[in-house]
Amino acid sequence: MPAPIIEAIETRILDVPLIRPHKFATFTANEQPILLVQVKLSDGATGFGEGVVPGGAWWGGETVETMQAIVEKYLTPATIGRKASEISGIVHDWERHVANMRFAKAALEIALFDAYARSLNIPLADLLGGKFRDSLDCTWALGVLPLEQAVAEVEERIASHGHQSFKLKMGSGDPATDVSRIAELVDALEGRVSFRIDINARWDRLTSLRFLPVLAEAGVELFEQPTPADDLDTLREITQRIGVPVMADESVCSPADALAVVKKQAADVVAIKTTKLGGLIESKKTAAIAETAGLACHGATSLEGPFGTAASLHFCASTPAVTYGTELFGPMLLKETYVENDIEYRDGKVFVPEGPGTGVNPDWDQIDKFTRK
Ligand code: MUC
Ligand code: MG
Repeated sequence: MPAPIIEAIETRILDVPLIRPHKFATFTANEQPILLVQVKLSDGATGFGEGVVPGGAWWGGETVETMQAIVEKYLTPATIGRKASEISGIVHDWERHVANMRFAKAALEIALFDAYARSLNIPLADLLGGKFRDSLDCTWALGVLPLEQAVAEVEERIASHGHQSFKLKMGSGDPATDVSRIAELVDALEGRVSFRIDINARWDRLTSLRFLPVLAEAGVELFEQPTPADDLDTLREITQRIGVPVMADESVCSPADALAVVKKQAADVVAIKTTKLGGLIESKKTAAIAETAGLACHGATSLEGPFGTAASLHFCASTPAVTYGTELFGPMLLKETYVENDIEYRDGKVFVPEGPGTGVNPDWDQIDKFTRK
């Protein structure tokens, strides 16, 4: 049976409200812009991918607007007419036309995988080596919040979804104030759950060397990207000197970045985001490099919605190197869904959707509702 042909690629931007503001180091998100990419094959199968950055340009420079332009103007002409089965060849050929722009590439690559898996009537994970687990631990992330609100939200999430680990955004205010807020929160929960922090690369070396030991003393279990992405020497110094595991996020946006972190011994854990890495193929390469060097991989998020999150779940379920759990909670941060069958979260875990492709299917009324006019 010949493989179907890629006949059409359509994009639209969704603006989906969040359940509450999500405050990062330098940006507060009240809604999540999502580039929804739809791929249509000659046999009628259709697949979806999401172009998503955490809130906007502040994280890595790409936005849904830049992604839409790259997908429509540059990647689509290099993709239409190709066989749906030759995804690795298509992705390889994209490099002749578009350098970098990995979030944009991820959105289209994942839509191609979803479309082809649906055409074959198999789960997406079966195109990635097959599922070897049905669920993964799922951390919940709090934006920068006053102590009382943070304690209340942690208690609420323990009760509602059984979360056992929490990620706390930092970096927006005065470091001493930020640190004491975190220390008080950790203390308030009295060891019932674990806490990690993410400074989104906004502390400098001296601030980190001064305040990270205070957070270590307070019982924080993981430091995510405290310092700038390109300064691997400082990340290595923090990893070597403080003794709390360090996770590289902004420092690892490609397999080559992962190799650089390995060579420098600059981190203990790598945040694997199918978005920032440019899709599933590049994420597999990145995880292989980390695993070979003994680094753990974490199934991380750029706050994708259900399509993107489901694709990352299929990735994590088919990648043994993902040993440090996930933070694939994005759909729960959205005030409303836009798929017919939501991803299941309970007992501190997230479950890999069943069914062809990603296993989640569009709710077109909701998609139309959130489509940017
Ligand atoms: C990031 O930098 O990790 C993931 C969770 C969250 O709150 O922010 C994102 C992006
Ligand atoms: Mg991060």
